[in-house]
Amino acid sequence: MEEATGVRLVADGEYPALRRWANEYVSDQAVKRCLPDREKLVAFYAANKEKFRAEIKAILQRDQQAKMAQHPAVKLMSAFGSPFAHRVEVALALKGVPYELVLEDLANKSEMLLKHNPIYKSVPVLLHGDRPAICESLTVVEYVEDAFGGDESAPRLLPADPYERATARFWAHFIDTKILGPLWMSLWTDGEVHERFSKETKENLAILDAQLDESNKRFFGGDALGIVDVAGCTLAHWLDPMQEAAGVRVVADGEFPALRRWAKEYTSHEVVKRSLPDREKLVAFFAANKQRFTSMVKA
Ligand SMILES: N[C@@H](CCC(=O)N[C@@H](CS)C(=O)NCC(=O)O)C(=O)O
Repeated sequence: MEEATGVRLVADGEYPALRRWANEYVSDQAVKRCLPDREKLVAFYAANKEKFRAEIKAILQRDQQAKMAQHPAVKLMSAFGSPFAHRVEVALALKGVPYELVLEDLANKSEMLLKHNPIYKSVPVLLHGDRPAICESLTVVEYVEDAFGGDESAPRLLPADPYERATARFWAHFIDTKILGPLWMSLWTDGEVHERFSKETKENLAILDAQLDESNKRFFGGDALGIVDVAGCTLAHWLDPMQEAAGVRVVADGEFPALRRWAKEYTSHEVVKRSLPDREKLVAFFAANKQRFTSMVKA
């Protein structure tokens, strides 16, 4: 089994009494006649490796879901096409947290949204049990990590190491303030204002691109998806449809190659894929709301 899986659980020389007994056992005449051939066993386990892995994964997921079912109910207030709400959807899905999705119409905000997020009046908003709402996507992602992160088998969204954790928070905040803010302004403005915000967006995209390029990793934090990746989701999936709907080109094809490579990884991640809105529907949504967004940025 160890040979087929490539996992070394027991090293040679460990547990000498058990080894001695194993030798006795397998050399017993009656036992010997009933033992399957070693090489056939290796071939059998090697051939069924993926099947066994999938079975174990399903068992672990079921355990996780059973544990989650004991938690108070989780509700996520979202809106179609919101990359900020997508961050939270991915975090909840990664942790295997079942939740109810409540979709808002942001052009006509519900009493429920205004009650739970009276300060920003935006989505996402997370409700967990009877406690007051948690607002602001990155704060919510961190809450999901803390509240549902107890199980070691659940993937981490933030690194365990305090330095790495602080660094991840820095880059997530950088994306929000230095890229997404100016990008949004550049999409819905024109003339000199548009030029100024485009320039600022691109300068900061270049910094992020260099950051990814230097590390040469699949995701911002390494091989696994983390908070910086979900923070950057707009750049991976929303940017092109937003530009198409706005009729502006802030980022040209071929620019920022490390970010393009990362975007492909991000959008093809199994968990992420399930919560990405359809590209054409996004174009239609942003085109239909162009007037609203243009007035919002002028206000
Ligand atoms: N900083 C906020 C931004 C959230 C945000 O802007 N959400 C948008 C939807 S994508 C929203 O609800 N906007 C309110 C509106 O359109 O009036 C966060 O990270 O949660």
